[in-house]
Amino acid sequence: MSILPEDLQPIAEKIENKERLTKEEGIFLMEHPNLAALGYLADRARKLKTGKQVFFNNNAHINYSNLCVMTCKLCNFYKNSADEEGAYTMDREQILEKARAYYQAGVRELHIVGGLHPDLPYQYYLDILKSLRTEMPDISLKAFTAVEIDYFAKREGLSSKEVLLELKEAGQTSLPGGGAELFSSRVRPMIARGKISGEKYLAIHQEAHSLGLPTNATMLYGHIETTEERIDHLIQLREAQDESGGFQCFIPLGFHPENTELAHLAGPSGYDDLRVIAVSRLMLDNFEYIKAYWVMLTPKLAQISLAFGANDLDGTVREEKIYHAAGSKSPHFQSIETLVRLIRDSGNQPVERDSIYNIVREY
Ligand code: V47
Repeated sequence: MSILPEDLQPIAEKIENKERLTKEEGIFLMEHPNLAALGYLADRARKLKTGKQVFFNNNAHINYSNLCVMTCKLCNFYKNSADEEGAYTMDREQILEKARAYYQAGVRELHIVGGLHPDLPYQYYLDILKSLRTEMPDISLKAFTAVEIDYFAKREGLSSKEVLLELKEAGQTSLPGGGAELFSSRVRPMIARGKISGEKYLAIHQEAHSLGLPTNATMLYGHIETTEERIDHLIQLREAQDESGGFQCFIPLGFHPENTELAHLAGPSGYDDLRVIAVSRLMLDNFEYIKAYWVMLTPKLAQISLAFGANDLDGTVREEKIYHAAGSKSPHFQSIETLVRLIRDSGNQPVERDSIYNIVREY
């Protein structure tokens, strides 16, 4: 007896033969009621890519400031004025102090992002990277989303490619995937008015790739998007990856509505979280890694997602502000021992990786 219902057999054959799925098949899968069968297919697709290995890294997040000139409805991290309660901006020494402590604790990747600050000079961002690079020559600096890059460029009168080049020279090693939200031009203004378009996001990632900077990609789901809009987002990423090959991993981000202007929405259910991970794995045939972000999913659901196509568990993290501002009940930190246990207990082999997926240690 096969666990697969008959209507999924043709897709199962395509997965075995490593054939690309169509938009219609993506929609069909995203709406399929049999979650266990989706998981089975996604697990198969994942094992065809990286076998039983599941990756994690020893990383830390640094959010240099929550001041932002934008007012995205999806976000509760931002403050529009320095006078607002809770508004903060870290100076270079504060950032270095944090980074030193993380580095001594074994962290090898810093994920550095912040709001679109109304008045920090461009030199501030270059100085952060240069100082970190000088003190910690072997640390990976996954810094500044495409949205920040675009903002720096506009303020400086430079092209985004020039900014990327200067940041790279200052020590940046890759770009995080934040800011993608949902590419649909219907949805985007409703959840993130004024944010760069999906086309611009993709163009900046392609520019980064052309300069030898790998990047990550994300999709924010579980708000007002349709199934078709989700699949369109995935297909745009797949096409961009066909062109440049510079995306390292895809991170589906489930919307947390608490405390945001969209607090009346329910957010995704656990089934939805697993469905999006599974369908992402099946649609994104040219992405090696699908990342389960436990801050968003909770550590337990992130562990379960390892049976639904995910093969990367992010990470030790240490301190997270964006999701916690929107009601995340997850802890801020997972030890390496815990990550190893979660992966091992899922029947997979834990592998510690560096920022660009070189193997650091196999468990
Ligand atoms: O772009 C903001 C999302 C993203 C909310 O590249 C929200 O390795 C849910 O991109 N509910 C930032 N999501 C986080 C991010 C990320 C995380 C982990 C790893 C990587 C990586 C990237 O968080 C934002 C936005 O899409 N976000 N507010 C919210 N209320």
